[in-house]
Amino acid sequence: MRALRIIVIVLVTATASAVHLAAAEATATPTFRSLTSANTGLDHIASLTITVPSTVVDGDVLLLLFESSNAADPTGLGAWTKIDSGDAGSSLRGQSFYRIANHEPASYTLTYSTAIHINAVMMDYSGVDTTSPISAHGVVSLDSYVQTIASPSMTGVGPNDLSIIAYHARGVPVGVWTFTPPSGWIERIQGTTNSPNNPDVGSSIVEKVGAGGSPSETTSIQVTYVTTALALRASADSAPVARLAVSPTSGQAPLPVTADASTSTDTDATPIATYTFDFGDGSAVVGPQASSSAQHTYSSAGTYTVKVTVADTGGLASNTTTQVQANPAPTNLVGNPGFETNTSGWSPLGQGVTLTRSTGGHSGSWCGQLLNTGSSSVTAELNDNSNWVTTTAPGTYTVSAWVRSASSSNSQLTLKLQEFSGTKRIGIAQSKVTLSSSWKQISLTYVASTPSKSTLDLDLFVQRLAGGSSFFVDDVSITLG
Ligand SMILES: [Ca+2]
Ligand SMILES: [Ca+2]
Ligand SMILES: [Ca+2]
Repeated sequence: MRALRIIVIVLVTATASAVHLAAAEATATPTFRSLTSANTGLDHIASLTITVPSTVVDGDVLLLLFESSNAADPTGLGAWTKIDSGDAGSSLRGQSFYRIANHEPASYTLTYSTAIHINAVMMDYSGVDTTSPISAHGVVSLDSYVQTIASPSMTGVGPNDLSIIAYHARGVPVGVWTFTPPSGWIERIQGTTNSPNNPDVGSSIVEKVGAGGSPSETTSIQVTYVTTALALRASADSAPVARLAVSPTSGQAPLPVTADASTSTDTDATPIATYTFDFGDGSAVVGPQASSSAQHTYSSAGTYTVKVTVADTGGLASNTTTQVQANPAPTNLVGNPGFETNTSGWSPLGQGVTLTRSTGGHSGSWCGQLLNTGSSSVTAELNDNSNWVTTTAPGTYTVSAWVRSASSSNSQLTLKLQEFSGTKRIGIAQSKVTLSSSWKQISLTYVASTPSKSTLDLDLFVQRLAGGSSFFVDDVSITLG
Protein backbone atom coordinates (compact mmCIF):
# COMPACT_ATOMS: atom_id res chain seq x y z
CA MET A 1 0.00 0.00 0.00
CA ARG A 2 2.76 2.42 0.91
CA ALA A 3 4.75 1.49 -2.24
CA LEU A 4 1.74 2.19 -4.43
CA ARG A 5 1.27 5.63 -2.92
CA ILE A 6 4.88 6.60 -3.64
CA ILE A 7 4.46 5.63 -7.30
CA VAL A 8 1.38 7.80 -7.64
CA ILE A 9 3.20 10.82 -6.23
CA VAL A 10 6.06 10.39 -8.70
CA LEU A 11 3.65 10.29 -11.65
CA VAL A 12 1.84 13.42 -10.58
CA THR A 13 5.10 15.29 -10.22
CA ALA A 14 6.26 14.24 -13.69
CA THR A 15 2.99 15.34 -15.27
CA ALA A 16 3.10 18.71 -13.62
CA SER A 17 6.62 19.36 -14.87
CA ALA A 18 5.65 18.44 -18.39
CA VAL A 19 2.69 20.77 -18.68
CA HIS A 20 4.09 23.66 -16.73
CA LEU A 21 7.71 24.51 -17.27
CA ALA A 22 9.57 26.08 -14.41
CA ALA A 23 7.07 24.61 -11.99
CA ALA A 24 9.59 24.86 -9.20
CA GLU A 25 9.84 28.60 -9.61
CA ALA A 26 6.06 28.92 -9.71
CA THR A 27 5.73 27.53 -6.20
CA ALA A 28 4.76 30.61 -4.28
CA THR A 29 4.71 31.06 -0.56
CA PRO A 30 3.90 34.16 1.46
CA THR A 31 7.08 36.11 2.12
CA PHE A 32 7.86 38.22 5.14
CA ARG A 33 8.93 41.74 4.17
CA SER A 34 9.35 43.55 7.48
CA LEU A 35 7.62 44.43 10.73
CA THR A 36 7.15 47.31 13.10
CA SER A 37 6.41 47.16 16.83
CA ALA A 38 5.27 49.51 19.52
CA ASN A 39 4.41 49.23 23.19
CA THR A 40 3.38 51.45 26.02
CA GLY A 41 6.69 50.98 27.84
CA LEU A 42 6.85 51.73 31.51
CA ASP A 43 3.58 53.58 31.74
CA HIS A 44 -0.03 52.69 31.44
CA ILE A 45 -1.34 54.57 28.43
CA ALA A 46 -4.75 54.58 26.78
CA SER A 47 -3.58 54.71 23.19
CA LEU A 48 -0.75 53.29 21.14
CA THR A 49 0.30 54.34 17.65
CA ILE A 50 2.06 51.81 15.47
CA THR A 51 3.82 52.72 12.24
CA VAL A 52 2.93 50.87 9.05
CA PRO A 53 6.00 48.97 7.74
CA SER A 54 7.75 51.05 5.10
CA THR A 55 8.07 48.01 2.83
CA VAL A 56 4.33 47.77 2.28
CA VAL A 57 2.91 47.87 -1.24
CA ASP A 58 -0.71 47.62 -2.22
CA GLY A 59 -1.76 43.98 -2.36
CA ASP A 60 0.43 42.93 0.54
CA VAL A 61 -1.25 41.46 3.59
CA LEU A 62 -0.64 43.26 6.88
CA LEU A 63 -1.02 41.45 10.20
CA LEU A 64 -1.60 43.28 13.46
CA LEU A 65 -0.92 41.10 16.50
CA PHE A 66 -1.25 42.69 19.94
CA GLU A 67 -2.04 42.09 23.56
CA SER A 68 -3.37 44.35 26.29
CA SER A 69 -3.41 44.21 30.06
CA ASN A 70 -7.18 44.14 30.18
CA ALA A 71 -9.92 42.26 28.41
CA ALA A 72 -11.13 45.19 26.32
CA ASP A 73 -11.10 46.07 22.63
CA PRO A 74 -9.52 49.21 21.23
CA THR A 75 -11.04 51.55 18.69
CA GLY A 76 -9.12 52.55 15.58
CA LEU A 77 -9.17 49.24 13.74
CA GLY A 78 -12.21 49.79 11.56
CA ALA A 79 -10.13 49.14 8.45
CA TRP A 80 -8.98 45.77 9.76
CA THR A 81 -10.54 42.32 9.88
CA LYS A 82 -10.35 40.48 13.16
CA ILE A 83 -9.02 36.94 12.94
CA ASP A 84 -9.04 35.93 16.61
CA SER A 85 -9.35 37.33 20.08
CA GLY A 86 -8.91 35.51 23.37
CA ASP A 87 -8.73 36.34 27.05
CA ALA A 88 -6.83 35.06 30.06
CA GLY A 89 -9.24 36.13 32.72
CA SER A 90 -9.86 39.84 32.76
CA SER A 91 -6.21 40.92 32.73
CA LEU A 92 -4.96 39.83 29.30
CA ARG A 93 -6.48 39.94 25.84
CA GLY A 94 -4.51 38.73 22.80
CA GLN A 95 -5.78 39.53 19.32
CA SER A 96 -4.96 39.01 15.65
CA PHE A 97 -6.13 41.19 12.76
CA TYR A 98 -5.34 41.35 9.08
CA ARG A 99 -5.76 43.83 6.29
CA ILE A 100 -5.01 43.82 2.57
CA ALA A 101 -2.76 46.81 2.05
CA ASN A 102 -4.34 49.54 -0.05
CA HIS A 103 -3.05 53.10 0.09
CA GLU A 104 -1.84 52.64 3.65
CA PRO A 105 -1.60 55.55 6.08
CA ALA A 106 1.67 56.15 7.91
CA SER A 107 0.32 54.55 11.09
CA TYR A 108 -2.67 53.19 12.98
CA THR A 109 -3.63 54.09 16.54
CA LEU A 110 -5.25 51.73 19.03
CA THR A 111 -7.27 53.60 21.63
CA TYR A 112 -8.67 52.08 24.84
CA SER A 113 -11.06 53.60 27.34
CA THR A 114 -8.54 53.23 30.18
CA ALA A 115 -4.77 53.46 30.51
CA ILE A 116 -3.22 50.00 30.21
CA HIS A 117 -0.16 48.16 28.94
CA ILE A 118 -0.22 47.34 25.25
CA ASN A 119 2.31 45.58 23.04
CA ALA A 120 1.67 45.46 19.30
CA VAL A 121 3.42 44.14 16.18
CA MET A 122 2.53 44.89 12.58
CA MET A 123 3.87 42.51 9.94
CA ASP A 124 4.01 42.95 6.15
CA TYR A 125 3.77 39.89 3.86
CA SER A 126 3.81 39.58 0.08
CA GLY A 127 2.68 36.60 -1.95
CA VAL A 128 -0.55 36.09 -0.01
CA ASP A 129 -3.81 35.19 -1.72
CA THR A 130 -5.71 38.46 -1.33
CA THR A 131 -9.08 36.89 -2.09
CA SER A 132 -8.97 34.60 0.94
CA PRO A 133 -5.81 35.43 2.87
CA ILE A 134 -6.35 33.31 5.98
CA SER A 135 -6.47 29.57 5.34
CA ALA A 136 -6.65 28.52 9.00
CA HIS A 137 -6.59 30.11 12.43
CA GLY A 138 -7.21 29.43 16.10
CA VAL A 139 -6.73 30.70 19.62
CA VAL A 140 -6.04 29.08 22.99
CA SER A 141 -5.67 30.73 26.38
CA LEU A 142 -4.91 29.90 29.98
CA ASP A 143 -5.60 32.04 33.05
CA SER A 144 -3.10 30.20 35.27
CA TYR A 145 0.57 30.97 35.74
CA VAL A 146 2.78 28.54 33.81
CA GLN A 147 6.11 28.57 31.96
CA THR A 148 4.99 26.63 28.93
CA ILE A 149 2.68 28.38 26.45
CA ALA A 150 0.55 26.16 24.23
CA SER A 151 -0.63 26.97 20.72
CA PRO A 152 -3.80 25.95 18.91
CA SER A 153 -3.77 23.27 16.25
CA MET A 154 -4.89 24.42 12.83
CA THR A 155 -6.49 22.38 10.07
CA GLY A 156 -6.52 23.38 6.42
CA VAL A 157 -3.00 24.79 6.19
CA GLY A 158 -1.78 24.28 2.62
CA PRO A 159 1.78 23.10 1.96
CA ASN A 160 2.82 26.55 0.70
CA ASP A 161 0.83 28.51 3.26
CA LEU A 162 2.72 30.32 6.01
CA SER A 163 1.78 29.44 9.58
CA ILE A 164 2.24 32.25 12.10
CA ILE A 165 1.87 31.89 15.87
CA ALA A 166 1.75 34.83 18.26
CA TYR A 167 2.31 33.84 21.89
CA HIS A 168 0.71 36.70 23.82
CA ALA A 169 1.41 36.55 27.56
CA ARG A 170 1.30 38.47 30.78
CA GLY A 171 4.07 37.76 33.28
CA VAL A 172 4.74 38.17 36.94
CA PRO A 173 7.31 40.87 37.81
CA VAL A 174 10.22 38.70 38.82
CA GLY A 175 13.21 39.43 36.64
CA VAL A 176 14.17 39.07 33.00
CA TRP A 177 11.39 37.83 30.78
CA THR A 178 12.37 36.01 27.61
CA PHE A 179 10.66 33.48 25.33
CA THR A 180 12.27 30.38 23.89
CA PRO A 181 10.76 29.73 20.44
CA PRO A 182 10.04 26.21 19.19
CA SER A 183 12.80 24.68 17.08
CA GLY A 184 12.20 24.65 13.36
CA TRP A 185 10.30 27.94 13.51
CA ILE A 186 11.60 31.38 12.61
CA GLU A 187 11.08 33.88 15.39
CA ARG A 188 10.36 37.31 13.89
CA ILE A 189 10.23 39.25 17.16
CA GLN A 190 9.79 38.98 20.88
CA GLY A 191 9.17 41.88 23.20
CA THR A 192 7.53 42.94 26.42
CA THR A 193 6.43 46.19 27.91
CA ASN A 194 9.18 47.63 30.09
CA SER A 195 7.49 47.93 33.44
CA PRO A 196 9.48 46.34 36.25
CA ASN A 197 7.02 47.26 38.97
CA ASN A 198 3.92 45.98 37.27
CA PRO A 199 2.92 42.80 35.56
CA ASP A 200 3.98 43.17 31.92
CA VAL A 201 2.45 42.06 28.65
CA GLY A 202 4.55 40.74 25.80
CA SER A 203 4.71 38.32 22.94
CA SER A 204 6.82 36.10 20.77
CA ILE A 205 5.89 35.64 17.10
CA VAL A 206 7.12 32.73 15.03
CA GLU A 207 6.44 31.48 11.50
CA LYS A 208 6.94 28.37 9.39
CA VAL A 209 5.94 27.28 5.88
CA GLY A 210 3.22 24.65 5.88
CA ALA A 211 1.41 23.07 8.77
CA GLY A 212 3.69 23.03 11.78
CA GLY A 213 1.60 21.29 14.39
CA SER A 214 0.90 23.16 17.59
CA PRO A 215 4.29 23.86 19.15
CA SER A 216 4.61 25.34 22.59
CA GLU A 217 7.04 27.99 23.82
CA THR A 218 8.68 28.24 27.21
CA THR A 219 9.29 31.46 29.10
CA SER A 220 11.78 32.50 31.72
CA ILE A 221 9.04 33.56 34.12
CA GLN A 222 5.54 32.44 34.87
CA VAL A 223 2.84 33.84 32.64
CA THR A 224 -0.80 33.65 31.73
CA TYR A 225 -1.31 33.49 27.99
CA VAL A 226 -3.46 33.84 24.90
CA THR A 227 -1.97 32.28 21.79
CA THR A 228 -3.32 33.30 18.39
CA ALA A 229 -2.30 31.28 15.36
CA LEU A 230 -3.09 31.77 11.70
CA ALA A 231 -1.95 30.63 8.30
CA LEU A 232 -1.52 33.00 5.35
CA ARG A 233 -2.78 31.36 2.18
CA ALA A 234 -0.22 31.23 -0.62
CA SER A 235 -1.29 33.24 -3.63
CA ALA A 236 -2.18 31.28 -6.70
CA ASP A 237 0.35 31.86 -9.40
CA SER A 238 -1.12 34.36 -11.82
CA ALA A 239 -0.06 35.62 -15.20
CA PRO A 240 1.07 39.24 -15.44
CA VAL A 241 -1.42 41.95 -16.33
CA ALA A 242 -0.05 43.31 -19.60
CA ARG A 243 -0.36 47.01 -20.32
CA LEU A 244 0.96 48.84 -23.38
CA ALA A 245 1.29 52.42 -24.52
CA VAL A 246 2.75 53.36 -27.88
CA SER A 247 3.96 56.88 -28.57
CA PRO A 248 3.13 58.51 -30.86
CA THR A 249 -0.01 56.67 -31.88
CA SER A 250 -0.07 58.27 -35.30
CA GLY A 251 2.07 60.28 -37.66
CA GLN A 252 3.52 60.41 -41.11
CA ALA A 253 5.58 57.48 -42.34
CA PRO A 254 8.42 56.82 -41.82
CA LEU A 255 7.08 56.86 -38.27
CA PRO A 256 9.38 56.07 -35.32
CA VAL A 257 7.49 54.87 -32.24
CA THR A 258 8.31 53.70 -28.72
CA ALA A 259 6.28 50.88 -27.19
CA ASP A 260 6.18 51.03 -23.40
CA ALA A 261 4.84 48.14 -21.30
CA SER A 262 6.33 49.35 -18.03
CA THR A 263 2.94 49.70 -16.36
CA SER A 264 2.35 45.94 -16.64
CA THR A 265 2.01 44.29 -13.25
CA ASP A 266 2.46 40.93 -11.59
CA THR A 267 2.46 41.19 -7.82
CA ASP A 268 2.51 37.51 -6.95
CA ALA A 269 5.54 35.39 -6.15
CA THR A 270 6.31 34.91 -9.85
CA PRO A 271 6.95 38.44 -11.07
CA ILE A 272 7.43 39.68 -14.62
CA ALA A 273 10.49 38.22 -16.32
CA THR A 274 10.29 39.21 -19.98
CA TYR A 275 8.56 41.41 -22.54
CA THR A 276 8.12 40.53 -26.21
CA PHE A 277 7.02 43.12 -28.74
CA ASP A 278 5.42 42.44 -32.13
CA PHE A 279 4.98 45.64 -34.10
CA GLY A 280 2.55 44.03 -36.52
CA ASP A 281 4.18 45.05 -39.80
CA GLY A 282 5.98 41.82 -40.50
CA SER A 283 9.20 42.99 -38.86
CA ALA A 284 11.08 40.66 -36.54
CA VAL A 285 9.62 40.25 -33.06
CA VAL A 286 11.62 42.15 -30.41
CA GLY A 287 12.46 39.99 -27.40
CA PRO A 288 11.75 38.23 -25.18
CA GLN A 289 13.80 40.77 -23.28
CA ALA A 290 14.03 42.17 -19.76
CA SER A 291 13.44 45.74 -20.90
CA SER A 292 9.83 46.91 -20.79
CA SER A 293 10.18 49.14 -23.85
CA ALA A 294 11.17 48.82 -27.49
CA GLN A 295 11.51 51.14 -30.45
CA HIS A 296 10.48 50.66 -34.04
CA THR A 297 10.05 52.68 -37.21
CA TYR A 298 7.14 52.06 -39.56
CA SER A 299 8.50 52.62 -43.04
CA SER A 300 5.20 52.61 -44.87
CA ALA A 301 1.72 53.88 -44.26
CA GLY A 302 -0.88 51.66 -42.67
CA THR A 303 -2.76 50.78 -39.52
CA TYR A 304 -0.72 48.41 -37.38
CA THR A 305 -1.52 46.37 -34.29
CA VAL A 306 1.28 46.40 -31.72
CA LYS A 307 1.25 43.46 -29.32
CA VAL A 308 3.24 42.98 -26.15
CA THR A 309 3.47 39.60 -24.46
CA VAL A 310 4.49 39.78 -20.81
CA ALA A 311 5.73 36.57 -19.19
CA ASP A 312 6.47 35.87 -15.55
CA THR A 313 9.16 33.73 -13.93
CA GLY A 314 6.63 30.91 -13.64
CA GLY A 315 6.13 30.71 -17.40
CA LEU A 316 2.68 32.30 -17.39
CA ALA A 317 2.06 35.05 -19.92
CA SER A 318 -0.58 37.47 -21.09
CA ASN A 319 -0.69 40.03 -23.85
CA THR A 320 -2.39 43.19 -24.92
CA THR A 321 -2.50 45.22 -28.10
CA THR A 322 -2.86 48.76 -29.28
CA GLN A 323 -2.96 50.37 -32.71
CA VAL A 324 -0.67 52.73 -34.53
CA GLN A 325 -1.62 54.75 -37.59
CA ALA A 326 1.20 55.54 -40.01
CA ASN A 327 -0.07 58.08 -42.50
CA PRO A 328 1.17 58.42 -46.07
CA ALA A 329 3.29 61.40 -46.94
CA PRO A 330 1.02 64.03 -48.52
CA THR A 331 1.06 64.18 -52.29
CA ASN A 332 3.32 66.83 -53.74
CA LEU A 333 1.21 68.85 -56.15
CA VAL A 334 4.35 70.19 -57.83
CA GLY A 335 4.88 68.03 -60.89
CA ASN A 336 8.54 68.86 -61.36
CA PRO A 337 9.87 69.57 -57.88
CA GLY A 338 13.54 68.76 -58.33
CA PHE A 339 14.68 69.68 -61.88
CA GLU A 340 16.18 66.21 -62.29
CA THR A 341 15.36 65.86 -66.01
CA ASN A 342 14.26 69.27 -67.23
CA THR A 343 12.75 72.61 -66.24
CA SER A 344 9.28 71.90 -67.53
CA GLY A 345 6.47 73.50 -65.61
CA TRP A 346 8.63 76.47 -64.65
CA SER A 347 9.32 79.79 -66.36
CA PRO A 348 11.79 82.61 -65.62
CA LEU A 349 10.49 86.16 -65.42
CA GLY A 350 12.58 89.33 -65.68
CA GLN A 351 14.59 91.11 -68.35
CA GLY A 352 17.52 88.88 -69.35
CA VAL A 353 16.74 86.25 -66.73
CA THR A 354 17.21 82.64 -67.77
CA LEU A 355 16.21 79.35 -66.19
CA THR A 356 18.55 76.42 -66.70
CA ARG A 357 19.41 73.30 -64.80
CA SER A 358 22.52 73.32 -62.67
CA THR A 359 24.39 70.31 -61.36
CA GLY A 360 24.19 69.73 -57.65
CA GLY A 361 20.94 70.09 -55.81
CA HIS A 362 19.42 70.03 -52.40
CA SER A 363 18.49 66.49 -53.32
CA GLY A 364 19.18 64.51 -56.43
CA SER A 365 21.76 65.73 -58.96
CA TRP A 366 20.16 68.88 -60.28
CA CYS A 367 18.48 72.11 -59.32
CA GLY A 368 17.01 75.08 -61.15
CA GLN A 369 19.26 78.12 -61.71
CA LEU A 370 17.89 81.64 -62.22
CA LEU A 371 20.62 83.75 -63.84
CA ASN A 372 20.57 87.44 -64.63
CA THR A 373 22.40 87.44 -67.97
CA GLY A 374 22.26 91.24 -68.18
CA SER A 375 24.56 93.84 -66.65
CA SER A 376 22.10 95.69 -64.45
CA SER A 377 19.98 94.55 -61.55
CA VAL A 378 16.54 93.11 -62.24
CA THR A 379 13.85 91.28 -60.35
CA ALA A 380 14.47 87.64 -61.20
CA GLU A 381 11.51 85.39 -60.74
CA LEU A 382 10.71 81.71 -61.00
CA ASN A 383 7.04 81.13 -61.77
CA ASP A 384 5.02 77.95 -62.11
CA ASN A 385 3.76 77.86 -65.70
CA SER A 386 1.12 76.67 -65.82
CA ASN A 387 0.05 76.79 -62.18
CA TRP A 388 0.58 73.52 -60.32
CA VAL A 389 -2.70 74.10 -58.47
CA THR A 390 -5.12 74.87 -61.24
CA THR A 391 -8.21 74.50 -59.05
CA THR A 392 -8.08 75.13 -55.33
CA ALA A 393 -9.51 72.75 -52.75
CA PRO A 394 -10.55 73.12 -49.11
CA GLY A 395 -7.76 72.66 -46.58
CA THR A 396 -4.40 74.17 -45.79
CA TYR A 397 -1.77 74.38 -48.50
CA THR A 398 1.82 74.11 -47.36
CA VAL A 399 4.38 75.47 -49.81
CA SER A 400 8.08 74.78 -49.37
CA ALA A 401 11.26 75.20 -51.39
CA TRP A 402 15.01 74.94 -50.83
CA VAL A 403 17.02 77.91 -52.09
CA ARG A 404 20.57 79.27 -52.11
CA SER A 405 22.72 81.84 -53.85
CA ALA A 406 25.93 81.23 -55.78
CA SER A 407 28.05 82.83 -53.09
CA SER A 408 27.40 84.53 -49.79
CA SER A 409 25.11 87.50 -50.30
CA ASN A 410 22.57 89.59 -48.50
CA SER A 411 19.97 89.07 -51.19
CA GLN A 412 16.51 88.35 -49.95
CA LEU A 413 14.38 85.75 -51.67
CA THR A 414 10.61 85.90 -51.47
CA LEU A 415 8.28 82.95 -51.74
CA LYS A 416 4.90 84.21 -52.87
CA LEU A 417 1.64 82.38 -53.33
CA GLN A 418 -1.28 84.23 -54.88
CA GLU A 419 -4.86 83.09 -55.24
CA PHE A 420 -6.62 84.22 -58.42
CA SER A 421 -10.25 84.10 -59.36
CA GLY A 422 -9.95 84.53 -63.10
CA THR A 423 -7.60 87.47 -63.45
CA LYS A 424 -8.52 88.96 -60.08
CA ARG A 425 -6.16 88.39 -57.20
CA ILE A 426 -8.17 87.47 -54.12
CA GLY A 427 -5.45 86.34 -51.74
CA ILE A 428 -1.70 86.34 -51.15
CA ALA A 429 0.84 84.81 -48.77
CA GLN A 430 4.56 85.58 -48.67
CA SER A 431 7.64 84.39 -46.88
CA LYS A 432 11.18 85.75 -47.09
CA VAL A 433 14.64 84.34 -46.49
CA THR A 434 18.13 85.84 -46.77
CA LEU A 435 20.09 83.79 -49.22
CA SER A 436 23.48 82.27 -48.54
CA SER A 437 25.60 79.76 -50.37
CA SER A 438 24.06 76.99 -48.22
CA TRP A 439 20.66 75.54 -48.94
CA LYS A 440 17.87 77.04 -46.83
CA GLN A 441 14.25 76.01 -46.61
CA ILE A 442 11.53 78.57 -47.10
CA SER A 443 7.88 77.81 -46.57
CA LEU A 444 4.42 79.21 -46.03
CA THR A 445 0.89 78.01 -45.51
CA TYR A 446 -2.25 79.21 -47.17
CA VAL A 447 -5.98 78.50 -47.07
CA ALA A 448 -7.83 79.27 -50.26
CA SER A 449 -10.61 81.81 -49.76
CA THR A 450 -12.80 80.38 -52.52
CA PRO A 451 -11.99 76.70 -52.79
CA SER A 452 -12.82 75.09 -56.14
CA LYS A 453 -13.32 78.54 -57.70
CA SER A 454 -9.73 79.81 -57.83
CA THR A 455 -6.19 78.94 -58.86
CA LEU A 456 -2.83 79.34 -57.09
CA ASP A 457 0.17 81.06 -58.66
CA LEU A 458 3.59 80.28 -57.22
CA ASP A 459 6.59 82.66 -57.44
CA LEU A 460 10.10 82.66 -56.03
CA PHE A 461 11.87 85.93 -56.72
CA VAL A 462 14.85 88.09 -55.81
CA GLN A 463 14.55 91.82 -56.29
CA ARG A 464 17.54 93.68 -57.69
CA LEU A 465 19.46 90.57 -58.61
CA ALA A 466 22.80 91.93 -59.84
CA GLY A 467 23.95 91.35 -63.41
CA GLY A 468 25.69 87.99 -63.70
CA SER A 469 24.26 86.78 -60.40
CA SER A 470 22.03 83.78 -59.88
CA PHE A 471 20.07 81.88 -57.34
CA PHE A 472 19.18 78.22 -57.15
CA VAL A 473 15.94 76.42 -56.34
CA ASP A 474 15.22 72.75 -55.58
CA ASP A 475 12.70 70.44 -53.95
CA VAL A 476 9.64 72.65 -54.34
CA SER A 477 6.51 71.22 -52.81
CA ILE A 478 2.88 72.15 -52.44
CA THR A 479 0.86 69.84 -50.23
CA LEU A 480 -2.73 69.99 -49.11
CA GLY A 481 -3.52 68.90 -45.56
CA1 LIG B 1 3.03 35.65 -11.68
CA1 LIG C 1 16.99 68.26 -57.42
CA1 LIG D 1 2.10 80.59 -62.42
